Amino acid sequence: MSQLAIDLRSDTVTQPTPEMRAAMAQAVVGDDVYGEDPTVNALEALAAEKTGKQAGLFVPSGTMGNLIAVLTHCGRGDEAIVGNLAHTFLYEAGGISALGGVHSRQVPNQPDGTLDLEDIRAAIRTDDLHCPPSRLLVLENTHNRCGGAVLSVEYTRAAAALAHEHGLPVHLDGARLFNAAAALGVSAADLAAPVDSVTFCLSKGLCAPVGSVLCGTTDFIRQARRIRKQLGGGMRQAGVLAAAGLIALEKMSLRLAEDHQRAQRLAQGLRALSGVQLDPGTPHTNMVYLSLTDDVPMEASQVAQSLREGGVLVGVVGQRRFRLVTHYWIDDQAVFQTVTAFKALLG
Ligand code: TLP
Repeated sequence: MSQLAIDLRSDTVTQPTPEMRAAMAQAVVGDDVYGEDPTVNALEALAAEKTGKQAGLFVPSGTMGNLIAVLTHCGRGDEAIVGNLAHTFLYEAGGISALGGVHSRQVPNQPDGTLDLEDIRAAIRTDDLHCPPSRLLVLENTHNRCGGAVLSVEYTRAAAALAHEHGLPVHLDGARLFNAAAALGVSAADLAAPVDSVTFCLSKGLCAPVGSVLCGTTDFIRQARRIRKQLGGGMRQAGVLAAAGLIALEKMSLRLAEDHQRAQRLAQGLRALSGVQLDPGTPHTNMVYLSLTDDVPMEASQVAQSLREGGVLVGVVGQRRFRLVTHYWIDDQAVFQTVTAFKALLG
């Protein structure tokens, strides 16, 4: 049941653990659109408890969780303030505008994943009929394209206070919220306390095969449930998936520091090689971002292809740039083999 290759392309590639597969086989299920799946209900309650919110909604993906959140907070023609490197802006197929008619206002992400408070302030519209009304602020923690950087509780509080001062709720794309919590030594609830809604993923570092949970107030989740149905995300005997999600939340959320330590070791090994240059500060959590140095006569895709032939899969995120993500199925040996494979290729 372990993975065949050393797959560092993402933590989305994680396969369910044997314990998850057993729990899935034995899950008690019901029709969740009727609210009658006890395993889904247990997962939603646990997710709400862990994030310190009143209620949770099990959704098929992080993308759908974020989309539902934005569509619940905003109407057509409203504007959501997002980072220019936010997953919601870059990698969710433009769903908020295509499906919700929500206009995005992009504010530059700082290298640490934050949005400068003055940039947020400047992006909030005044009441002017020429402009779409500002309706929402979206943050991301950990921040994927900013190297897996972590937003602190203090920053999240300050950004949310500013948004709230102007009447805007805040949604947190916390796809890897538990990685952020592990890195900071705080709880997911501490990180989510300042925001109005939060999505986190069960299917990344937490190893479940499918699913994310959107959490917020009871009233917000009641509205979000209708939008999930509208988008075709109402699932029936979804308890088979939620059973894995429960293990993800209860157990796998407690071991993420291990992945962060392996990312550190991987970075240490790669830093010693010629031919690659690591991003300053990488890794913040479970992602190592690096680039080929100018003297390497290959592009990232060629290097990735050669590594693949040796059984090591890495993410190509630019012409000369890679992302390597550690997760449950990457052990010390895999880290060693990866460094060895890069060394054999680049010297
Ligand atoms: N990210 C994926 C790719 O889409 C880039 C990855 O491999 O990292 N928010 C954040 C911050 C994410 O990184 C992702 C997935 C999502 C949302 C979407 O989650 P899914 O894939 O479940 O829709």
